[in-house]
Amino acid sequence: MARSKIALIGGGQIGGIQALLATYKELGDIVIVDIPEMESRVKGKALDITEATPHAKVDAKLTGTSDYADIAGADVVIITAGVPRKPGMSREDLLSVNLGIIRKVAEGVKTYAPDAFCILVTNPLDAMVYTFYKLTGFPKNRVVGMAGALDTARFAAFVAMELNVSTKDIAATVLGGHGPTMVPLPRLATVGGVPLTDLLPQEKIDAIVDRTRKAGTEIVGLLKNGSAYFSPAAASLEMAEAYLKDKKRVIPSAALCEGEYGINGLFIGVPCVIGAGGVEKILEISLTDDEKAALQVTADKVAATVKETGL
Ligand code: A3D
Repeated sequence: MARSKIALIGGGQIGGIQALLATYKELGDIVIVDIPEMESRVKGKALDITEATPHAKVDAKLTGTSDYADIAGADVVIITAGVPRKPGMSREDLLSVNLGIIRKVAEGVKTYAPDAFCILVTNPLDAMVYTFYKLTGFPKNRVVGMAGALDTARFAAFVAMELNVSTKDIAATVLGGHGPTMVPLPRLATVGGVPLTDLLPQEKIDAIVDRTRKAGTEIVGLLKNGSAYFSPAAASLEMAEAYLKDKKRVIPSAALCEGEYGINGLFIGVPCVIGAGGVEKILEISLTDDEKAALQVTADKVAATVKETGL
């Protein structure tokens, strides 16, 4: 069986780690695309990772390029092309610069990899997925945003730190836009099947929810000249792997809602089944009135940012 092909559009901080993780997971051959000024850097990253393959005893062909023609036949395209935040910036502050970049990326992917499953990572996430979907005209099941996977992992990591238990046993979900209005659902979180609400007092849970909402900003504050990259790379590859191996994983992701949760025409974080059909299904959870109200707030925020794209 031929190897899968994974195109990473953007070979910066996240793109480099994605390439390493995809190689170590042996997901397929990897093409890293960046702008001509960065071509040498992505060629360097591709070669460096190739030289790490003997340690892991894995096989993958890695290519660094600035030519979108090299992504032809890609099964999965993961897009991180764009500018990250610096301390003091909101994700929305990136809109105008990243909108221009996603326009170029959409053109390249539409031309050379029109059948790929496309995962967007560029911020402001929900609006950038919307932009890519509108510009490519790809079917909704093949365009998705990575945010909920990371937000959920952050929530799970904080629960694990608090309870001193394995993250493996924590199940949780986060809804809504990727930003401080996101809606973690501690009511539904479990630790080895035990409700989180039985294991932690409300004030501890509230603190974890608050830290989850601000987790990206916490990392930006620590790194000082960029945003998180290890965890976004890992989260996006979990989604890519679910698609490539038809795992039918349930992963909160920014998917196009057409009536689900009362939301229409927006990409926003909802629990999705991801398998060979891409986003195969959106799972609907019955929400409390407070959760519904919080989801409305985050949907309004996403809608306002999407409006600014002018699409
Ligand atoms: P960075 O290290 O700057 O890498 C971005 C790369 O994109 C750079 O190498 C650029 O040269 C490249 N690029 C720019 N224009 C193009 C183009 N037209 N075609 C191909 N490549 C291009 O940033 P990063 O990797 O740290 O972050 C990338 C994006 O992910 C930013 O927008 C971040 O805000 C976003 N991000 C999202 C999350 C989510 O959870 C959604 C988390 C962290 C970062």
